Amino acid sequence: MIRTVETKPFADQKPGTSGLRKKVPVFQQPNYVENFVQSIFDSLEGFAGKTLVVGGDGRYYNREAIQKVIKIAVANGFGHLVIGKGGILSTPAVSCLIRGRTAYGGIILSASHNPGGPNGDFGIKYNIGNGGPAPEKITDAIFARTTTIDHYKIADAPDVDLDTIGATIVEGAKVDIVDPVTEYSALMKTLFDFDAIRALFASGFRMRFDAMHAVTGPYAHAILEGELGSGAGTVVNGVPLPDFGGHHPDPNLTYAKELYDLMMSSEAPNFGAASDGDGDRNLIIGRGIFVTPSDSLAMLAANARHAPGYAKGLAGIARSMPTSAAADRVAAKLGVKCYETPTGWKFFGNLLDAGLATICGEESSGTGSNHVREKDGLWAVLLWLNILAKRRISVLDLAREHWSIYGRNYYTRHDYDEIDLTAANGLMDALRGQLASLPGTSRGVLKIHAADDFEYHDPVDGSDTKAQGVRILFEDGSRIVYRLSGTGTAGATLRVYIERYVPEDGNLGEETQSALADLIALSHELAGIEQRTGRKAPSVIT
Ligand code: VG1
Ligand code: CO
Repeated sequence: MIRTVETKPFADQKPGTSGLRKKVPVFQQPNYVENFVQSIFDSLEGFAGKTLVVGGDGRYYNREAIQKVIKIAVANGFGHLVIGKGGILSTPAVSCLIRGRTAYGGIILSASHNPGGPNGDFGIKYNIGNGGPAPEKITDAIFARTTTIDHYKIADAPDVDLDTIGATIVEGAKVDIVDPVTEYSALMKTLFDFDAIRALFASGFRMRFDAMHAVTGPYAHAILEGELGSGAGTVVNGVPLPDFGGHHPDPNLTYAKELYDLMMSSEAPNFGAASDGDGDRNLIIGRGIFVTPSDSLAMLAANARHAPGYAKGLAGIARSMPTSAAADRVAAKLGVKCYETPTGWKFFGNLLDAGLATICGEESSGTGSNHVREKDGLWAVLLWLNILAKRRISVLDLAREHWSIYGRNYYTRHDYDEIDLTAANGLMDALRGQLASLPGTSRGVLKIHAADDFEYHDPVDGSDTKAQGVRILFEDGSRIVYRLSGTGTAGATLRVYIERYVPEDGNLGEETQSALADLIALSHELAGIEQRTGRKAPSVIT
C-alpha cells in the first residue's frame, strides 16, 4: 500500500559541494530523509517505470536510509531499483552502474571523507543519468522544493533484505540486490592492462592499500589481491565499518599518517595508496615521496597512453580552479585544452559528456576520466600501477623525470576547520573588498598581477557560476586562493591553496612547506587569518 504522509519543510536542506551533509542526529529527525528524497523526486520528471541505482559507503545510518529510499522511490513510480549488497556501493561504482544499466539516476548515501558513527556525518546525493552528480540547476530545484514540501509518498512494505543477492518485488517494482564489485571490476578491465600489472606484482613489486575501513575494502580485495595478485595483506583496514574504526576516512597526510610513515621508512613497499569513505578519492605515495594530487593528475595525464583505455590520447584535461597548474603544462605539451572549473565534480560532467576532456582532477585527491562521471579512487591507483608496470620506473624517478620536463608546481593546501561562521564570512568579504586595490602592489619580492573572485562560464550549457573563490595571482605565476568549504557540517572551514611554479632548470628538490614559506606567511597577512579566526596555524595541511 502507498501512503501519503503530511510533512513540514526543514530550513537547512541546501545541498553543498557534493550533496546534503549533516550530522547523523539531524538526518535521524522524523521526516528529514523522507522530505529530502521526496524533494529530489519532485524536481525530476519522466522516471515512471525506470531504474534507480542506490547504495552508500556503509557508514552509520546507511541501511536505515536505504530502506526509506526504496520505499519512497517505489511509491513515486520507479519501476526498478538496483542496490549494492549490504547497501554498499562506492560512488564511482554507482556512476558505473547508472551508465552500464542506462538507469534514470542514482542516490548515494555518503558524507564521503567526513567521519561517521552515531555522532558523525551522513549525506545524500543525487546523480543524473550520465552517472554524474546533479548539476546546480537540479540541486537548486531540489533545495527550492525542500522549502515548500508538505507531503511525501511512501510504500507501506516490509524492509528489503539487503544481504541476499537476487530480486524481490516491492509494490510492483523490481528490487535487485547486486554484487557491488562485479560491474565496476569489469569496467576496469576494459581500461587497464591487467596482465602487465600482474607481471609487475609477480616480479616482486609490493604495495600497501589503506581502505580506511571505508567502502573500497571489498573492491580493493577483489581487484588488487584477487585479480592482480598483489599478495595477501596488500589491503589493510579492508572491512567497511559504520564508524570507519573511529577515524576520518580522508586519505591525506594527517589521517593516513600510518601509511605515510611506512612509505617514508626503510620498510616501505614500492607503492602506497589509500581511498576515502565513498571510494572516489585517492592518495598516492611512492617509496620516499608523497605525490600531491595536483601532480598526480599531471603525471597520469602525461603517461596515460600506457594504458589501453587511453592509448589513443586525451581529448582534453580539466581541473578545478584551486588545483595547481601542473596539468596545464601537460595539456600544452600534448596540444590539448585544459579547462578550469569551480570546485566539485559536477562541473566536469558537461565537459566529459561533450568529449572535450578525457581526464579530470581536483587538488583534494580526486582524479577520474570519461569512464564514469565521478572521481574514482581505485581507477587512479590502477592507472598508476599500469604506468609503473609498463615503464618499470619508481614513483620517485617518475616524479623527478616529470619535473625535469615540465618544471614543478610546489603546492599545498592549508585547512582551518570548524572556525566561526561569521568570522569566516567576514574574512572572505574583507578579501573581496581588497580585490580592486591589490593588483600592481608588491609584497616583498612578490608582485600581485591580478586578483578576482573566480567565475565559470560552462562552455557546453552556457551556465554561469559566480563567487567560487578569491584568487590572488602573482607575476611569477604563484597563487594564493581562498574559499570556504561546501562539505563541512560544523562551523566553517577555510581552505587556503598556495602554489609556486619553479621552471625545469630551477630548484626542484625542495621540501614543499619551505619552498612555499613566503607565500604561506603572505596568505596569513593578506586575509588576517589570526586576527579574524584566532587561529595561528591550520588544522590540516595537505
Ligand atoms: C571538497 C573538495 C572538493 C571535492 C568535494 C567532494 O569540497 O575540496 O574538491 O569535490 O570535497 O569530495 P569543499 O567544498 O569542502 O572544499 V568527496 O570525496 O566529499 O565527494
Ligand atoms: Co569522497
